[in-house]
Amino acid sequence: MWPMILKTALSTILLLASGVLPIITAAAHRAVHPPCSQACGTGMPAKQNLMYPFGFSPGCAIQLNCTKDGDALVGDFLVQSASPDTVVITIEAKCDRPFGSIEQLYGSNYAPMGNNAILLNNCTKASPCDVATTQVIQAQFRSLCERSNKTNTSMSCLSEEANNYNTTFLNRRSLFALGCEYFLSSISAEELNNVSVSLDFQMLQLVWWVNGDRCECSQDANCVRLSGLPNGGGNGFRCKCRDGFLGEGFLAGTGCC
Ligand SMILES: *[C@@H]1O[C@H](CO)[C@@H](O)[C@H](O)[C@H]1NC(C)=O
Ligand SMILES: *[C@@H]1O[C@H](CO)[C@@H](O)[C@H](O)[C@H]1NC(C)=O
Ligand SMILES: *[C@@H]1O[C@H](CO)[C@@H](O)[C@H](O)[C@H]1NC(C)=O
Ligand SMILES: *[C@@H]1O[C@H](CO)[C@@H](O)[C@H](O)[C@H]1NC(C)=O
Ligand SMILES: *[C@@H]1O[C@H](CO)[C@@H](O)[C@H](O)[C@H]1NC(C)=O
Ligand SMILES: CC(=O)N[C@H]1CO[C@H](CO)[C@@H](O)[C@@H]1O
Repeated sequence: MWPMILKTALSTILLLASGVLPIITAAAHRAVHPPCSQACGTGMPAKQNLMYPFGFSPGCAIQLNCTKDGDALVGDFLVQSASPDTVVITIEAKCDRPFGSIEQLYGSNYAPMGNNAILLNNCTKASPCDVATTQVIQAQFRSLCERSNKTNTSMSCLSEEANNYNTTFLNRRSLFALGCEYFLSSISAEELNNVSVSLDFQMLQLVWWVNGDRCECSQDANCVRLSGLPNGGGNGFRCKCRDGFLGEGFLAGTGCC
């Protein structure tokens, strides 16, 4: 009888310890992290009012830069807004923007969403955009580049949605395989193929995530897990407070309230 009770007691202690210890270590682990600051430049928050995991100090899971005027930046591109799953940035139409600058859109915590149409110039491989809704806009861009810079290069366009409605991310390999010289601009839409949906001209949507295998979300938040991410195939997650709660939902942030 005794050894049995002892064994049960022991396993209870072990169970407790194994349950408690990770919490203690997790708390200690978190405490080592410097805090994530949303203050940008002059000490004021960025105009875009970003929340954790976004911020401007090394303690932020997604660290961005900001301009002297207090605007958040992804690479050289101005942030328009952030939502619980995307960041919208502005890609001002520019006929001579080097193609390589598109590299700035594939970060360790974000990548272009599949529903963007990327407009490119002077590509070695033809890739006409067969997305009906973008054709008028493409014609405008083409005349802009011809007029201002006397270049008559064929415009190319890449979008996952033209071929596959399902793709979350814009494939980096297909983008680079076009051998383009210029990254002109981008068009973003809920559904590129649907003429009754409005297009966001000179905008691009990035999908964002926090890297890691485990959901570190508040108990009042839902967790969205992502895998096979464009940053090398890793796993990530996002938190989103449930209906009735406010906040960004991350344990390392302020959670939900
Ligand atoms: C912020 O600026 C640094 C230095 O120019 C650069 O290395 C880094 O990639 C930038 N980060 C973002 C998110 O644009
Ligand atoms: C377009 O690409 C071709 C071949 O790479 C090059 O000769 C030409 O100068 C480029 N045009 C412009 C406007 O850069
Ligand atoms: C530019 O190319 C288009 C066809 O690709 C042609 O119709 C047009 O005349 C060209 N414009 C100039 C200024 O060369
Ligand atoms: C989306 O992808 C899933 C799994 O890859 C597939 O079962 C589904 O049919 C796809 N839907 C569309 C609209 O292509
Ligand atoms: C196009 O968008 C409208 C409005 O969002 C929607 O009602 C309609 O079903 C969509 N059509 C297609 C073919 O997806
Ligand atoms: C509209 C546009 O992209 N114009 C560019 C033409 O080329 C000059 C110099 O290369 C750029 O400064 C313009 O922005």
